[in-house]
Amino acid sequence: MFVRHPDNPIISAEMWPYPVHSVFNAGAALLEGSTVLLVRAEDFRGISHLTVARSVDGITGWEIDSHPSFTPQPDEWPEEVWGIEDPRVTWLEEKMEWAIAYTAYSKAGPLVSLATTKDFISFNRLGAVMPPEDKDAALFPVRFGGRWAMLHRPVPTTFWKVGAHIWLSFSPDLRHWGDHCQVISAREGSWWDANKIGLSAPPLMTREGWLILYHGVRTTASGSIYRLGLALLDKDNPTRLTHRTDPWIFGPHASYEREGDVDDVVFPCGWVLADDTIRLYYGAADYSLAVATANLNDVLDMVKAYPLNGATGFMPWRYTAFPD
Ligand code: BMA
Repeated sequence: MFVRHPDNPIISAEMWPYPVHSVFNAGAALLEGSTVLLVRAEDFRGISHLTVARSVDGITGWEIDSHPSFTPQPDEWPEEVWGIEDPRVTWLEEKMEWAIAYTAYSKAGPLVSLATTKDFISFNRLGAVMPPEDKDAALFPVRFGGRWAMLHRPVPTTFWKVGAHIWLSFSPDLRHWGDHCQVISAREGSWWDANKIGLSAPPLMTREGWLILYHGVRTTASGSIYRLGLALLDKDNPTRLTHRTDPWIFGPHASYEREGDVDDVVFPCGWVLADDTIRLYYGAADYSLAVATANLNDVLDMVKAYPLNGATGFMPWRYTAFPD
């Protein structure tokens, strides 16, 4: 369904205007007709920052900022001491700005931080919004019942027993989050998405509901395999999981996905919708950046084939934010 571009990887460290080891896991946005990628770049210390790359067609002719665009500021924001990673970008129409959910790598572990921007030139930090360990976060573009909503993936200290799942939390002001609930659970046993899953690109509004792309981490004797699956959340009540594919829909296959700094990883942090075509930008083996395209209708047909018959996300406790 998702077709790799023949020129993949479309972005690599050799294209960078200053020395970096690797470029991967980029957030994506459409801005004034161009595609803007907020690319994670890892320097030769192993610490990541974000740099903006712009292209008219979203595939070729990338104009890359000559300096890092959004860098860790550990003096003022100590949670960024070991870098900032894996941004997910969401347009907030109401605020007329972009929200960026990113991983701040703190000494207590990775956590979720938020920032906003109007132009991908200057950035305004809101700070850490989820304690560690938590990552793979993205905002929804609209409020539900007056509150913002964010998907994220906490890792409990009892991970080995209970797994790591996708959660949804709500906020009146983007800073204070509550009414946490588990919406998409990792499967168990030998499934491709057993034990550990996380959000990939931000939720995409479609006629069938919120389209969710997530990754599953399969642990094997020779390391982890990162693959992708699809789900739908109810349009008005995103705590309700309505569909979820059984098979993975994309996984490491091309040589640049199978071999890199971390082998066998496809890791999207952004997608854009232009007409009916989804362009999915994904980190390949934690080393370079690739793109694959799919028709939105084909993607929706695929996920619609897996209804959950009214089942909701797993709520480990009494949950009242969206009473039926
Ligand atoms: C995840 C994140 C990603 C990375 C992936 C594979 O936990 O750290 O940034 O791409 O692992 O190494």
